[in-house]
Amino acid sequence: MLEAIIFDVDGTLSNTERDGHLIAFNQTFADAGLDWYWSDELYAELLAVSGGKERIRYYLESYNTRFTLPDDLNDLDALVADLHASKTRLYEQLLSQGGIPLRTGVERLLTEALDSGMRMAIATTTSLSNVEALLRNTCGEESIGWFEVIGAGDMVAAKKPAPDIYTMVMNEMGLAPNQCLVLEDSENGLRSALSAGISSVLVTTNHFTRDHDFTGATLVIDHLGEPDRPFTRLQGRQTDASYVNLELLKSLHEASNS
Ligand code: XBP
Ligand code: MG
Repeated sequence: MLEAIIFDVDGTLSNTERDGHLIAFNQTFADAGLDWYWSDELYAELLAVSGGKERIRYYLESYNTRFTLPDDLNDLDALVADLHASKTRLYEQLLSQGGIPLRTGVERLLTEALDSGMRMAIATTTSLSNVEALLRNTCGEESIGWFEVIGAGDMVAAKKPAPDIYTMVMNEMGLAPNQCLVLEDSENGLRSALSAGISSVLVTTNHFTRDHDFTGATLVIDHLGEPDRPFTRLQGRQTDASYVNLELLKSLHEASNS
């Protein structure tokens, strides 16, 4: 039986990468006097690495190799940490200005799940403070409490696609993988859930992830849909539904665990 829904955050609950993180990264670089600029196309490639700090390092290792790295490794750690902290401040400012709404159907589904007593959790590679700020600025302060467990950022050693964050969340909830269904938007997120043993994964694609390999997902659609705004099915199980509700999630869960 479906006992809990575990939600990814960035790209799934909201288009935070496009509307928030990318804008904040570029503003941070400009404010720091760096001539780094992450275009949309480049960011799509950099998203291969989960975690903002890890992404900056990946950029320096694999893209901006002309940048003179500090001789002392501790100085590089400090540079990355400073840039990431500034990015987080700017990101949270964008959120508080209302510039990062939830994706289609997300608030409706959260409310339905909450009202029905379904257990809910979050498994993300972004920080706990970013998750709380997103929830506070979209569904209100009380929505933070809708989630029994929020697994975030550096709470685990290895970020997605490693299974660690999903495993941690399930352990804290006392649940087995076949009792959970995951909502994700990216290949790294899907791989993370699958390698944690969860076989029910619903993917909603976005601007940055539509060309990812979603082999193994239960169903892949373009968004959760609304009664007056049907989703488009891209891959996976056939369904007559036009928007995602609890009934659809339960049937997807049953189908992928039978
Ligand atoms: C996506 C990520 C995050 C964000 C930036 O997380 O990889 O790193 O891009 O957040 P999700 P931080 O698992 O929610 O899709 O800069 O705080 O890491
Ligand atoms: Mg995501």
